[in-house]
Amino acid sequence: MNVRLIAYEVLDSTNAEALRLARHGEQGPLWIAARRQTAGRGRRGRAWTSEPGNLFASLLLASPGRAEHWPQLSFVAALALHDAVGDIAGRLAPDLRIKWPNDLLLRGAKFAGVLIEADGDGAVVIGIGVNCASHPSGTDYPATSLAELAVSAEALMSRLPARMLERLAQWDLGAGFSATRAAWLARAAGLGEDLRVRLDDHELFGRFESLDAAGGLLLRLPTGGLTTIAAGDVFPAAAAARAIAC
Ligand code: BT5
Repeated sequence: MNVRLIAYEVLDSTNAEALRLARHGEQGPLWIAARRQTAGRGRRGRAWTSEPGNLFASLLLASPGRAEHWPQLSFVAALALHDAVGDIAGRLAPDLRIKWPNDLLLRGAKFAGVLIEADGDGAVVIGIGVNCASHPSGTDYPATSLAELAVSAEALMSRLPARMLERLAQWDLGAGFSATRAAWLARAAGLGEDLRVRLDDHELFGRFESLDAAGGLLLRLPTGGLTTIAAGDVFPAAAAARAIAC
């Protein structure tokens, strides 16, 4: 199956455009891509630095299964992107990891992020940003790009739609999440390691044990208890220790 794609020179945000089109009756599936964004966004109202040469794309889907499963699309998208980068730069595969819940890392630094958004009428948008050519400095989590490997946005977009369809089929509207989860865990960053988890108003430390059946992060606390994190930002605990020492 071929999914339509509309490519723009510049947009405020490919996610915002996909949601606008959905409001005007677009049913999808449809990819929206732009060479540049003026208001690229991350989770929780954060900004996504969007320089030309990088990849900005969003896939609009209409009512893909039940709403409680939609956050799992972060895992689906991260896997599809991992597959697509591996198709183009296979020798990189051992250095590529997926960080919970929505980032891709190259040698421990973030080069891509995923943003899932939905409107109230059942439209769901899977937004993907990849630093192909450049990356910002001074980010909370160290950033990098694929520049040294010459992985262009165009080359990546030639693989990503097909890889996304495969991972969506595996997910099967949530019925196949156990297969998605297993594939994700096989590529996960920090599994079995000590993490710092930043939540809205506090932080937790613990060992990243696994994902629960819905995709929550299972954290073994120093007290021995196990807690599930539904949303947050994770960092290696060692980085926290370094930051405190500085
Ligand atoms: C994300 O959010 O990682 C999701 C990013 C999704 C961007 C795509 S681009 C296409 C589509 N259209 C959009 O408008 N958005 C999507 P989050 O985990 O909240 O990470 C955001 C944080 O990462 C920021 O607060 C910065 O610290 C950092 N950051 C910003 N730009 C970055 C970049 N280009 N590379 C690496 N880190 C970045």
